[in-house]
Amino acid sequence: MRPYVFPDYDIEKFLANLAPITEAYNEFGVVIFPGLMNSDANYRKYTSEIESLFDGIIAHKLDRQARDLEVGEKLTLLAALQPILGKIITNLGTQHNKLFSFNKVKYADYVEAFLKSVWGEDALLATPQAGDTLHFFPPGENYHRYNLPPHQDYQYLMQSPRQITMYFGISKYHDGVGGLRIWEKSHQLGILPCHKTENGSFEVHDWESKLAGYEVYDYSWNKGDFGIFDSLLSHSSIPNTTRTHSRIVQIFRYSDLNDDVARSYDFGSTTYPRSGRDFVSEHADLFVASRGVVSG
Ligand SMILES: O=C(O)CCC(=O)C(=O)O
Ligand SMILES: [Fe+2]
Repeated sequence: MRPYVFPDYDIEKFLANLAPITEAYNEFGVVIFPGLMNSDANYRKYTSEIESLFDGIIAHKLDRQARDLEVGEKLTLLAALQPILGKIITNLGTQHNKLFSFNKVKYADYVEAFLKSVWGEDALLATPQAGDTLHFFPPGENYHRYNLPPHQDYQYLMQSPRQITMYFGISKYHDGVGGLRIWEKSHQLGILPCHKTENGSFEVHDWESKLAGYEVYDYSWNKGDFGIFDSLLSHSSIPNTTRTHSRIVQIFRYSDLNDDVARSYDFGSTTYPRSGRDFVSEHADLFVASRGVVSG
């Protein structure tokens, strides 16, 4: 077990041990708490809401029953029947996450306590616009394009390079379901040069040699596992190679705006196009095309 993995932690123990946790975070760029989130009632509420969203979509749009399946297996079923429907749920959890229960986790006191322990009481806490991602990784090679090469999160988000990524597991762990590969301590390299891959993903340029001196650690998330890492820590996706199991994770990020680089570009965040809904097309019958007097 690596020195930055803290097993058997709940929220209370997390708060009681902020000093050694912060020390490990600063040294390694990452801290991991297997199962910690299971002690957060808001996390449990959020995951049960994700489960109900799956159940509702599978029942109402596909006329199938999925209530008895574990949440990862619900995704496996949905991806086999009509994968596009998964977007209804990922859209709710992404850019930004719209569920109340999730936001109570995101803005919980213990999260704020950690951010202030790392950045100090004077930190100007913010969240980048594209900071929340609900990621689905169902089985099948055609989903491997969603796996990310070695990268730093900052390039995807902007707002401030003083930035922290938080990550929790939602689905049950199975061998081969994939996870994160982490280059320990690589946050110490600062903002690294990068290029874009054919899938449009940022990749650390020349990472084979840049990261050669850093220890690699692979972590696969189970339900309730909680990870925190520096946005400048290099990491990559480990693909799901199972035939029947899925991986579901939620990622969310914070920035400290008290940073000269952030100030240099006015704290702007990256935005990505997402499909929205327009009143004029969804309620065409209620939209009066002209402000002019209706004649007749
Ligand atoms: O869970 C994964 O595969 C990695 C995702 C990731 O690193 C990201 O979205 O920035
Ligand atoms: Fe990432």
